[in-house]
Amino acid sequence: MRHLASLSVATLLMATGIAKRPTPVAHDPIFTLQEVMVPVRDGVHLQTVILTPANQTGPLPILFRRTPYGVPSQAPDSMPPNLKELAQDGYIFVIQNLRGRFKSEGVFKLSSQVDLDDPKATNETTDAYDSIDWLLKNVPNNSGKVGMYGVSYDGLTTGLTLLHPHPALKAISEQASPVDQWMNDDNHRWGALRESYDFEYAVMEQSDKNTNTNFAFETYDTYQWYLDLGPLSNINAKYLHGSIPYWNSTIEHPNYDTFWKKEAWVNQLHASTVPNLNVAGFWDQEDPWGPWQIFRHEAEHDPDHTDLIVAGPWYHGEWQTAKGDSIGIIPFGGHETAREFRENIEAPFFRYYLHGVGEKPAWQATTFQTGSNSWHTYTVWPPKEATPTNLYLHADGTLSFRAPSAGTDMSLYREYVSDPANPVPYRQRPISPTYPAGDWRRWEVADQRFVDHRPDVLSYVSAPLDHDVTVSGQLSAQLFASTSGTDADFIVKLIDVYPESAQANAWKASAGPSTGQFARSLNGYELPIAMEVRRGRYLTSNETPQPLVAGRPIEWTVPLRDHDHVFLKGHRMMVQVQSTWFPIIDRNPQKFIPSIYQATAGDFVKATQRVYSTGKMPSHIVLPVVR
Ligand code: PG9
Repeated sequence: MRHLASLSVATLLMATGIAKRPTPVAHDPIFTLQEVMVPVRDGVHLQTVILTPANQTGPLPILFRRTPYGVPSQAPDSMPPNLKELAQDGYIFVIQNLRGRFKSEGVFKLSSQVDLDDPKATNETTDAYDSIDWLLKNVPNNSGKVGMYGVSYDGLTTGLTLLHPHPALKAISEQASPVDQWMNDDNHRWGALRESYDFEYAVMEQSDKNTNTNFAFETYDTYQWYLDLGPLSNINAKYLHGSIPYWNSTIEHPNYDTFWKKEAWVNQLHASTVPNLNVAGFWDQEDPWGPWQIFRHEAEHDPDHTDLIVAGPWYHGEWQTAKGDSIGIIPFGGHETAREFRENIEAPFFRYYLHGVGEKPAWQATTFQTGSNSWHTYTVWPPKEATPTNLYLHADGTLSFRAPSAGTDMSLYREYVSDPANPVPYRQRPISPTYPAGDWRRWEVADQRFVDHRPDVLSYVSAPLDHDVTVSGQLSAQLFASTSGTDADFIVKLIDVYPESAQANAWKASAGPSTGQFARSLNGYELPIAMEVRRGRYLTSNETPQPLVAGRPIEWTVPLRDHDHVFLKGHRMMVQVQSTWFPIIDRNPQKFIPSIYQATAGDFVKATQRVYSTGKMPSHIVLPVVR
């Protein structure tokens, strides 16, 4: 990719209003901090912090971030690593607490609803609009241009400005924003509840206005805690007693009803209204889907080519860490992907739109392709040369591009018993609480050998590849499967299996074989590339769930999102299929009842699941293969 760092520093300093001066010594303040209460249209005041560069001499644009997590009370005494590249261009950084959080007045609803037809309504779109209006009039020496950016909730508040942007908002970078909390991202996957996430997050943000609260689990291994909890109704009965509004809404609205449709703000978006750099992580454990949806909705009308997406090998927000040179024990080929993203993509994007310096991006998508560990730019996404190619699951446990032979031999299936009393853990136990995030951040790259021996996990494996297989675009799984029950979940994982020779020396460099100590090694590593769940009751209707017919095989489409990955020569491809993924996904009783959230302990039953591999029912993964 093109490096924009070649702009002369002098040009940049002139353009940004920062005077040339010696590098500040350690005790020089780099920003001055001012806290203000910004009024919005209904008289509510929002706690807002303004960080002005200490060396500002001329007008600068404002970079604005809106968050539920708290604003700084002191100016940083050294440059935060993720601001370094932006700060070099000169911005007034403004950070605001959302209404109802910390000192901001009003009520925090944890909601993405925006009703543009109601002139009296306030929401994150109007609060951003009003705040920008106030900032332009009240922040001294601003250039009249505003940008917004942020990750996750801060990305959501950034994305929501697209629905009615202030005219001075000249560029935004939405990063890992959710867009439809029933369909995907944080709280559900196609209607299947992300139990541990939804519960722990709602507690975190709605227990106490003045802080972020971590639920006090009595046991460290939350797998055991959620299993002992039993039916979901026990969360309110035993712990929350109705005190957390978002959790109450979740369990009162199991299906895709008006409540969730109103939350799905992206459906109001049909054009690129402000230049937008969407950012997505391929291993984002929270919001991997929203940025792609925003990108696609804006692409419906994008005559000026201002709708962009960047995707990389990142956990949630990893692109804002200092380096981003690895995830877990997976290295990125010597690249510092986070720094490179900020230096070569994010900073130049804002520089162009807010300072008028540099060039408009000539691409629509940029990825840091996994497997090959290299940056790629695309004029259109998905790339036109990607051809949908089927990778078949065979009844003998193999995986290949060869379709099962024609015919209806119904004995060509594999089966397992799924037992809600012994669900498959989604990551290795003990499963620590979601927050404060530790190993939660990296679970999507965890070596799947920890479950592939289980009798309720089917593994299908290819022969070692004799050439690289590049997959760029949207993936899905088409399973032909049945259950002996009347409701079921199927989870599909596409995995890249490293060869046993992936690392020449698996011994600790400093130790060696004689000590008996192993370093964690990539030899034989089973790296998930795409994983998703589908819940049977919603296969025909999201609004009105339907029971499955026991024993009848049907086709299950399991969307596996966008990826850009190379399965390298010598690696093998693997698919795992299972029916529980606990406690990230709540347990399906496997017997149809009107609302899973009203299930009693006796409703949870074992079921036998079959995955077919016949000529007429060829279970497969659809891969967008670039030859
Ligand atoms: N994933 C979090 C979130 C975003 C938006 C709404 C609710 C939760 C976050 O990390 O901020």
